[in-house]
Amino acid sequence: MKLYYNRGACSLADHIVLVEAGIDVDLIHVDLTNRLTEHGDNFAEVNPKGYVPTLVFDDGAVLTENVAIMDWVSAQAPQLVPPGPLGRQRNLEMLAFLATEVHRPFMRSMFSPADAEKDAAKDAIVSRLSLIADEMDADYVFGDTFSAADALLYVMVRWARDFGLNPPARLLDFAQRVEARPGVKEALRREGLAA
Ligand SMILES: N[C@@H](CCC(=O)N[C@@H](CS)C(=O)NCC(=O)O)C(=O)O
Repeated sequence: MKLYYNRGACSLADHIVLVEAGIDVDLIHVDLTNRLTEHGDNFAEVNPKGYVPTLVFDDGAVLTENVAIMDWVSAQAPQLVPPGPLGRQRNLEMLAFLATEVHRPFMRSMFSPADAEKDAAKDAIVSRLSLIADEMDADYVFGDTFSAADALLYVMVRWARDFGLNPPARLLDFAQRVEARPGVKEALRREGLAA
């Protein structure tokens, strides 16, 4: 299985859950400025959408979209699904919220031509992260155990922290807890983001 990723991009969340699930994967870095893989191949031939993450199974099947990939990994590793009868739906609910209401504003905060739009996007990111922080009363989003949604939340908080957006203190603490997990350390190391 291959995971096409870009260093520190949203694909880091998929990488983390694959490591946490104990699923072996070959990592292939994609340069998003020219859409060439680290082997010099045209990434558009793998995923015509042109973005990471992209998971390619050994039989050649291609799976894209953070929500779909992380739901698939969670199905292989039930420890990544929150407990309770609505566990899978809670994971999907949070993944969808992050992928649409937080990830997209990050793109606008960086690439919108107008400063006012950039500022509005930054405000939206912080207020949506605050909604999550206000509900959190344990180590992770759904309690004491790490779920797939925590991996995507971690990447969003990491970006907010690194871009100086001043995310809620509770989420900065959360990010430190996530970074202490052996599986997360391993994914960060493999992406060249930690020693
Ligand atoms: N809808 C996609 C969006 C993925 C996405 O925006 N990936 C970014 C990296 S964080 C990317 O590859 N951007 C390059 C591009 O869109 O050209 C998903 O949720 O998986």
